[in-house]
Order: sequence, then C-alpha cells, then structure tokens
Amino acid sequence: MTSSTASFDPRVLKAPHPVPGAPDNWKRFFSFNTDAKVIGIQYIATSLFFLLVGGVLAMIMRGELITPPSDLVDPTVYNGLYTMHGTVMLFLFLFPILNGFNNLLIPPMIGAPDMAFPRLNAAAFWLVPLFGVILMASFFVPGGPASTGWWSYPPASLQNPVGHLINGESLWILAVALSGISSIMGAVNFTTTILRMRAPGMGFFRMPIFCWTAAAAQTIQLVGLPALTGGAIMLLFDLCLGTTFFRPEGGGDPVLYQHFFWFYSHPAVYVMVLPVFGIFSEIFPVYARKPLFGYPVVAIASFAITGLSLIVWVHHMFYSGTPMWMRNLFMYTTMLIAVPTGIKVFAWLGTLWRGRLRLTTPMLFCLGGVFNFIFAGITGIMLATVPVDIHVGNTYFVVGHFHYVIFSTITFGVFAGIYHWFPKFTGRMPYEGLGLLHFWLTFIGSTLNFLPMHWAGLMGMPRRVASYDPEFAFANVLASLGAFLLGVATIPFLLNMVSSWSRGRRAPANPWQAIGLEWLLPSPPPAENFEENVPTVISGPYGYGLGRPLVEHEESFIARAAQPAASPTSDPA
Ligand code: HEM
Ligand SMILES: [Cu+2]
Repeated sequence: MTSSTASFDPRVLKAPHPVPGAPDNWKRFFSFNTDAKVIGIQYIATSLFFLLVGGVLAMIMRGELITPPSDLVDPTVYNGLYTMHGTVMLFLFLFPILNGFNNLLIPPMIGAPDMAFPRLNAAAFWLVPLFGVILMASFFVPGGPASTGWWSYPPASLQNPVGHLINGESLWILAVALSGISSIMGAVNFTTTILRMRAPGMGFFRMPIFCWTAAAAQTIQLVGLPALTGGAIMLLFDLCLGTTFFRPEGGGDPVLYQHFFWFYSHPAVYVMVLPVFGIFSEIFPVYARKPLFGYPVVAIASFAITGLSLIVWVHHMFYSGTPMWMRNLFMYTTMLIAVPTGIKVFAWLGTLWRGRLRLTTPMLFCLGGVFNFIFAGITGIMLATVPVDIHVGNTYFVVGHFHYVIFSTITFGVFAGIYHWFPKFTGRMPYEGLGLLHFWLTFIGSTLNFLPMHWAGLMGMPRRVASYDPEFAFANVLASLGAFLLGVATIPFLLNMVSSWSRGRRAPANPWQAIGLEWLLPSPPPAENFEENVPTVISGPYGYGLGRPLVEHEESFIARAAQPAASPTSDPA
C-alpha cells in the first residue's frame, strides 16, 4: 500500500481542546473534559466500578445456587438478580470499558491529536454514569428491578404488576435506550477518527490491528444498534404509553421484538470480542518478538466477521416458531463465522510458533484467553447445530458457553490490555507479582466456575432457576467455589491498580520494547500526542526482529520520549 493513501487533516489540530479552564490535576477525571485520554480513563474507572457491582450480584446468585433448594433469596428476587447482573456486565462493564480502550488507544496509535469530535466524545461518556444511576435506581422502586432477563422479551416485559409508570422494567428499558444512544455517538466518532485522522504514510495496511478491529466493531454498532435502540423505545412506549407494537392483544407482534433485539444483540458479542481480538494481535508479537503472522489477512478477517455476524441472529430464535428453512439458513451462516475466526486463531498460533515467549501478566492473560476461546468456539458450533440447540438451548450449557466467551475470553483480553498499556497512560509500572497472582486466581476461578456448567447443562439442568434437582449439586458447588475465587481475584487486581498508579516505579516511554506510534510518545503522552510534529509512517506495525524503522527520523522521536515526561500529576515519588 502506498503512503499516499493516508488522509491526515492538519486542521483537526485546531480542535477546541482541552476545554479552557478544565482542571489539570486528579479533579479532571471528574469533570466534563474533552481530552480522549481523560475520557478513556473515565470510561475504564466507571466500568471497573460496575464490574464490582455485577460481580457482587453474581456472587449472591452463586450463593443461592450452592445448595439445591431456594433458600437464600426467593425466586422473584433471583430473577431480578440475573437480569441486573447481565445488564450491568454488558452495558455498564464491557461496552464502556472497550470504549475506554478506543479512546486511549486509537488517537495515539494512528498519530491523531484526539478524537474527531471531542465534545461528542465527552457527551457519550457522561451518558454512561447517567444510565448507570437510572439502572441502579430500579433496586429502590416499587416492585424492585426488572426481572425478565437481559433480553426482556414481551409479553412478560410488558406486564406492569405494580401499576406505577416508574417501575423496574421502564427504568431498565430507558437505560438500555440511553446506552444505545451513547454507543451510536461513540461509533460515529471512532469510525470518523480512524478514516480521517491517520498520520501521513499510514495507509490502511499499515494500521495496527487494534484499529482494524475497532473499525469493524464500530461498523456493527452503526448498522445494528438503531434496531435495538428503536426496539427499546417502542417497548417503552408499549409499556408506558399504551401503544401496541409488541402487544398481541392490540395486534402487535412479540416475535418482532425478538428480531430487533437479536439483530443487534448477536453481533453485539462481536462488538465486544473484536477489540479483544485486536488486543491479542497487538500483544502476542510484543512478547513473542515476532511479526504478526498473516497481518493483512487478519485485518480483512475482522470485516468478514462484521458482515457475517449481521446475518445470523435467528440462531437465538430456533425455538420461537421459526420455520425449518429459516433455521437451516441461519445454521449455515452461523457456522461460516468459524472461517474468519479460525483465521485469527491460526494467525496467533503462527505468531507464537518458535517465538521467544516472555510470560508476563499481559501475555498470560492473552494465552489463557485464546485457550478458552478455542473451547468456546467449539461449544458455539455445537449450539449452532439446530438439533443440539433444541436440546441444550435452555440449559446451563448455554450459560457455560457464553461465559467462556464473555468472561474467559473478553474479560481476559481486557485485563491483558490494562496491564500492557498501564505504563503508557499512567506513567507508572504495574507490579508484576500482583499481576501474576491476579492471573492465576482468575484462570483457576473461571475454569472452576464455567466448565462444570457445560456438564450440568448436558445432564439437563435448566437455566434461569433459583432451585434445582439434587443430582446437579456437585457441579453447582464447584461453580460457586469458582465464583467466590473470582471475587477474591479482584483484590490483587485493585490493589495493583491503586498502589502502582500512586507509587509504582516511573515508566519509561517503551518499557516492553514494543513497536507502534503510541510507544514513541512519552509516558504518559502529552495532551495532544504528537502535537504538530506528527511522524511520517514508513513501514507496517509489526516489524519485530526485522530491524526496520517504523517512522521517518525515528531516533528523534525516541530521544524526545526519553526525556522525563511533563506529567500533570506532579507528586514527590
Ligand atoms: C465470539 C464471541 C461470542 C460471544 C460473546 C457469544 C456469546 C453468547 C451469548 C451471550 C449467548 C447467550 C444469549 C442468551 O442469553 O440467550 C450465546 C448463545 C449462542 N451462541 Fe455464542 N457467543 C460467541 C461466539 C459464538 C460462536 C462462534 C458461535 C457459533 C459458531 C456461537 C453460537 C451461539 C448460539 C447458537 C447460541 C444460542 C444458544 C441458545 O440460546 O439456545 N456463539 N452466545
Ligand atoms: Cu448469537
């Protein structure tokens, strides 16, 4: 690819940023700030808080399920718990934290000073705590929180047993609609930034895979989210204003809602997993000291996943009265996604093959994540097979499958990314010992938690229940112990984040000897990254072991980055 394909627009340097008068110390993380690096950390801190909230809800559920009868909480409360747990984990932990990564990584990786629309960026972030509060408020309204699952199918979700306009269900729907609006705002910003603001010389095929996967994921947001958001608003109208889009008694169609919901919510899993594929692809070459195997193919595979993920949603509706021809069609399209995904897995294995592996915390989280993902892919193919799904679709097998993806792959990738880029954005080194402890507790805890669920499901244990037959007791004891271990694992993690940020060793510009524009900047990078001296990119991003420079006059950038960073958070350490 020639270097003339880049489209860097120097006018963006005049973007109105940072906000005049924005505080320059820790208080800026609590202000309406338009600096993508501040917004990124705001997103990440907010979502880690909600990871704890979702985790506490999960542990109450696993506490209930450690014994067969329903003794800790009653079944209605249990329904509220799993609804809120799923919603918090998806809409308040995973989506926001990945947007945090987008904010931190995209501008420096492509040499841009900031996002294309800094104010829109800040507005998108502030919707997150807003709908977080709305969702949390539902614990305190009459009737308690929504309890019809994170999918919230009508007609169940259209019943209003408490008779108030403000109830758990209406707050839930409002929160989901606001989340959709926030994510659409983010998607417009991220795609525009990637398309329009790359450094000179950075053609598409010199762009880091993380930016490819971010663009592929955000394309799904642009195509799919209007369906979910529109569906949620229609559901809200049905519930509160008496419309009958989905009410059968008024001629509405409840299955239509399922289409709106899954048209987005199936591809949504790829909105979450694609950036994590990007993180794996960034981290393996660094700690294996080898170029990313098959880089251009891996890049294109991201968009193949986008395209395919948008045409498989009916596999969630195999038992919703779907005709057989349609089931078959969607079975085959679902299975096709194994091709681009398989390409990525082989590329990672090819990168690791004969590499000089450094088993640091981020590398271990990536290895564990890929290992778990291979397992999850196999159970996914099993579920996509109509006869298998009809049998195990409403059992714990599905719960095991998607936790292997959502926790054991995606959350592993998130942790890997946090440890890997922590020194870049905080200017401090994380403690490796605590990181390793966090990894091993997480790996053992998640295996113990989610592996036995497959077995319980194959034996016939139904999902979404607060009590079960004693024959499933052993698998559930294991799962509950695993869940508590995961709770324990967050202690070394949080301890590491807080203590290394406040008094860890100062980070050099490039502690891991990584290749990439962000590593040419000081740690932490100045407000507008390269400011006016944007480098010209002259080679691809994964030249490990090839001894070629990434940008023109690379030495001068390295020399500048080696000078002590002008950190705004000056402290005595
Ligand atoms: C890559 C990331 C993936 C994620 C994050 C993911 C996540 C999920 C989630 C959350 C569910 C449960 C939905 C519910 O609550 O009803 C689910 C179910 C399902 N998954 Fe996956 N999955 C992934 C990959 C795959 C793959 C690669 C396949 C097939 C090749 C697959 C096939 C299925 C099927 C058929 C179901 C429906 C099961 C049912 O509800 O009966 N998944 N997945
Ligand atoms: Cu799906």
